[in-house]
Amino acid sequence: MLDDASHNQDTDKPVARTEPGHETSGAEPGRRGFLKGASLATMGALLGTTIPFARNMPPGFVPVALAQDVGMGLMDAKDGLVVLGDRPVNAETPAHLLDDDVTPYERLFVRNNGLVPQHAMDMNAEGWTLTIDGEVDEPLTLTLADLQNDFETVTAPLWLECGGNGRAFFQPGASGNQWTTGAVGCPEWTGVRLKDVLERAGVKPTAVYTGHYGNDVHLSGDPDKVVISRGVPIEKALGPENLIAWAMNGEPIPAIHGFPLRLVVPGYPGSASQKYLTRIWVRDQEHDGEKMTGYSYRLPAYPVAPGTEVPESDMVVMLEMPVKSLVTFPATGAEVPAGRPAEVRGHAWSGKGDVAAMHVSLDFGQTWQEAELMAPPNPFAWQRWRAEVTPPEAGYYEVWARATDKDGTMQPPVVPGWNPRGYGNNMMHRIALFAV
Ligand SMILES: Nc1nc2c(c(=O)[nH]1)N[C@H]1C(S)=C(S)[C@@H](COP(=O)(O)O)O[C@H]1N2
Ligand SMILES: [Mo]
Repeated sequence: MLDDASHNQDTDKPVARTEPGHETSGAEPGRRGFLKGASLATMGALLGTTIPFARNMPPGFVPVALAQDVGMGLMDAKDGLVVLGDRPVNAETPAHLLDDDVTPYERLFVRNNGLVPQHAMDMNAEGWTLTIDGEVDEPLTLTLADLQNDFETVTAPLWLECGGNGRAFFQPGASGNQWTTGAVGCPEWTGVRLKDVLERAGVKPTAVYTGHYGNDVHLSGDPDKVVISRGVPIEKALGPENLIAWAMNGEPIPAIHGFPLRLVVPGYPGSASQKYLTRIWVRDQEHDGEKMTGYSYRLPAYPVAPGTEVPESDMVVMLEMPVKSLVTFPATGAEVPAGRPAEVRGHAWSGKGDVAAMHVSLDFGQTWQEAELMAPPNPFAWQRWRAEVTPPEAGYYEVWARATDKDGTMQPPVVPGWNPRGYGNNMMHRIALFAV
């Protein structure tokens, strides 16, 4: 079941609210909002033909043939996700539905910058190849069979979190998907190590960065436009944790998550994990692909007061995701018996690797108790934590949950590090608890 709360327009290029000329159209679902501003030429391109009676169309008219959103049918099996936009398809998962150690397909958030390509909708991988080129000794073009036969296969749960998860809580806000807490998940991936493939090609000493390409379709319908092409520093790319994956939870990667091949680069913003992967270009400079430059997935190089207009030249690429956790049980608003221990649990993760400690508070942060924290089954799987809290008497309580990484960095109680596009919010997760 989809809980369609399409209250927010996903813009192709999110612009900070503080920037002049910016506006959000609050009540418009993404697709309609997009189409209302679309030119006849764009609508024609999407329909694949001209509109002879176009002159009779009222302003803002949405052709019925376009009202069925590309990719939305793929959302049918999703369970309880909140849809933030339908063109492109974006949806997040309520915290209490993320309780599984390994996130099932039905509960994995969806973040598309473009349209799901047709081959993926058809689950057709015929003729698929991946090219590795640029600063390598020997460029490679590999089929899926080459990947599956010529390299060691690895299966591991690895978390994926959108760089903009938590954006909804920034003040002043930023446009783009208003993710609250649910643009994160930890499915089990199967593939080969990115490192092994790069090393097979032979990484030249001149290599500095990767540049990732996929073949999803730009919202404009223009086949020459790249939807998104991000990359990571070569040191990160050569880490053992990153996979070129063809399976998720033991099945071919679902259409909406990048069929037939995607990168999984845990620890970095989800945007590094290119879906529909066709090419990895090894660069001799920081990659400057679509959504790598300007304000996209970039943070001010220094702390700024909320609302500051930061010059583009002072924005730097966002690297590791901050330490973070979720309370996945019970659901916020749950009733528990007063005076008795109640179980609370969730997951914790950090872009730096293992989380070192987990604490919970039941008294608005006055006192903290240490939660039990499991080691991850492998690096960059999220870690289960569990605690028992005892509300002393009937009434309203909040569980606050705080992870601490191995360097001693903790999640803050308030939204940290305001930035123009609303990235990297790792504020503590809080749930309401009613003791009765
Ligand atoms: N080709 C392609 N890859 C992509 C994207 C995209 O729009 N196109 N979105 C990125 C972003 S911003 C995120 S957060 C993750 C989301 O992965 P998911 O939809 O499988 O959860 O995919 C990344 N890979
Ligand atoms: Mo993202």
